[in-house]
Amino acid sequence: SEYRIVIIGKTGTGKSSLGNSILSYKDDENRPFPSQTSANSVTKTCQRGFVFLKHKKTSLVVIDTPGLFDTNVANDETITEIVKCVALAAPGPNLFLFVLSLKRLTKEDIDSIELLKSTFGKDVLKYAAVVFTCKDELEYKDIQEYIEDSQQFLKDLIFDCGGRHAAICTKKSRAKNYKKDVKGMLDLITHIIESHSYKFYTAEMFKVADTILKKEVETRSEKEPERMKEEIK
Ligand SMILES: Nc1nc2c(ncn2[C@@H]2O[C@H](COP(=O)(O)OP(=O)(O)O)[C@@H](O)[C@H]2O)c(=O)[nH]1
Ligand SMILES: [Mg+2]
Repeated sequence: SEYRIVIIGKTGTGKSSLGNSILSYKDDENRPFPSQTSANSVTKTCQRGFVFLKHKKTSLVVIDTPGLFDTNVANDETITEIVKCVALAAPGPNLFLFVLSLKRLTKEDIDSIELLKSTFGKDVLKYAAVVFTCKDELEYKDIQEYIEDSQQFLKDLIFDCGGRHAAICTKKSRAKNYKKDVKGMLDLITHIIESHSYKFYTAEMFKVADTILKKEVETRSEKEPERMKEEIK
């Protein structure tokens, strides 16, 4: 068995850094996702990494996605790529992590979440948690206080995600207690998946993937599927 998570959100919120922090908890070298700190390449396509969780005797598969509202890529292109990323988590992701940065929360973050809801359906929230990155930038006593003082949209989002949320600084050099935070993140992820009885998101996902696949098929000959049907008979 394995646990599958997909990291999504606006570009530059720290998705790849979060994925790398989770995966490198036991092995510093296990940082598969290109991040803005690396010279040129940022995530443009689906990326997959995994770590074996000894104490659970299971693998944790982490899928990183390209960010929405990237100035160089149109959102519908990114959405198509994100759907492919979700397909990489077949038979379905156990958990989506919605990443928001405490450094800067903008209207585009809200729009990103709306876009994901309209792509994957409201069901997606049952399988989602909110992760705040850049905890080192937090000017409040704790994340709870920050949420209480924040816009209604954020409170609603966390409520819709069943209250599941966490804050983390993924930069080792800036974190007060890096190891503890990453461990907390890992524990939260496994806890959510287990308390969901290992259920995973599929319903809307296949509908969406279907439409995108159909678009690709439309460009091909229509006789091909007919011939295949006959062969199956
Ligand atoms: N200070 C601070 N910077 C962060 C944190 N997480 C990510 N960053 C920085 O934010 C930038 C974007 O990170 P990246 O992981 O590439 O974002 P992505 O586009 O969402 O994948 C990089 O320069 C990271 O070093 C954090 O927790 N604290
Ligand atoms: Mg990235």
